[in-house]
Amino acid sequence: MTINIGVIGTGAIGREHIRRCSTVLQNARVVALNDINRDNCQQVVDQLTPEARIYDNAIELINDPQVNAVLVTSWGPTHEAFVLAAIEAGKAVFCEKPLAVTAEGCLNIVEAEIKAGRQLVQVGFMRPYDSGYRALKAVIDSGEIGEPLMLHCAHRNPEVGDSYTTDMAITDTLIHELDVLRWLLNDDYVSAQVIFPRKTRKASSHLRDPQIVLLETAKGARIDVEIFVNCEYGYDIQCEVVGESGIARLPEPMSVQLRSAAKLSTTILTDWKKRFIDAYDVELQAFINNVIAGEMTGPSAWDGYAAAVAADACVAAQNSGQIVPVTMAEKPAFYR
Ligand code: NAI
Ligand code: ISE
Repeated sequence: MTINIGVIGTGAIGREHIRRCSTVLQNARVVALNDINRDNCQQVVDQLTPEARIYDNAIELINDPQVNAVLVTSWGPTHEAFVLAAIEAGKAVFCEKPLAVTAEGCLNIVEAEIKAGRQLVQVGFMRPYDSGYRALKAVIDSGEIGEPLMLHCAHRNPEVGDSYTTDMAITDTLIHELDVLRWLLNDDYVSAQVIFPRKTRKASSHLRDPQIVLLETAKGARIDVEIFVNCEYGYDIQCEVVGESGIARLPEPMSVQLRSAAKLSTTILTDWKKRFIDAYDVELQAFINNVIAGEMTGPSAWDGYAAAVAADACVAAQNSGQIVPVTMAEKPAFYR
């Protein structure tokens, strides 16, 4: 069986996902495209999907009976409306992070899904599909390092553009840690605090960079995440879990060890697309398989909500300098 996919938003990640649907993944083809910038769709048709039809209206694309499932890869503030429309149409929808830009928006999606009576949403949190994070989780779950007590993490980008703002360090960047660490520990956050070290001269005048986010979980683990989005040297994701009887680290991406010019070295990646390329493939194939099987298994609307609640608390903590509680609604039985 091959499912017909409609894509809303044909920018950077939209094109990446269209490429993988067209050339890497099984049992799916992209048949419909929409973007507020029609030229973006036309470029995709010319370069990747000659048979896809361009729609001027995203809702028309969602409601077209030819489209079996929807990928939402437009800008964050547009996600909620498109996901709600897909649920209303009874169609499975893969939505890039964030599910919605507010926790309230995520709850609207949760409620719509519960009303529909079945899970239709997968959020584009790809790290739980990364082989390194999966191996790390297997070690934690095996009990080999005892109960996790502390996590030391880092999310570093070489540089960001001028439009990147201080709160985006949370809503655009840290949001991946907020999802994956909750999944890794099988735990929820209870408080957040943000500390601003000395600012790098490489950041734009309006951006506070780097930042350190301190999180506390319900089981009492303490997490520090360094977010440094103008670190210059590479795209570098680190995660070290300190347990009662040992320490487990996220493996580095595979890289040849080089002895040359009196140096021992390995390459550090610079592009997020390459760092998680396999994880993106696996998450999207899982979505396609789930659509065919009629059952969603990936990061759910509830996970999107949980990350959004924690992100809201982190942004409040950025502004207040205080420790801010993370208060979630009770998890509906529907998601257990
Ligand atoms: P982008 O700016 O390259 O592409 C977004 C596209 O959406 C643009 O072509 C824009 O014209 C289109 N668009 C905006 N509003 C629209 C609307 N109302 N209707 C139809 N099209 C609309 O942005 P990028 O980097 O591709 O990011 C898109 C989303 O994917 C964001 O939410 C971002 O956070 C997420 N993302 C996720 C990543 C991940 O690692 N999971 C990586 C990069 C982005
Ligand atoms: C980008 O939006 C992403 O989602 C990438 O996965 C992330 O690592 C990067 O820092 C963000 O800017």
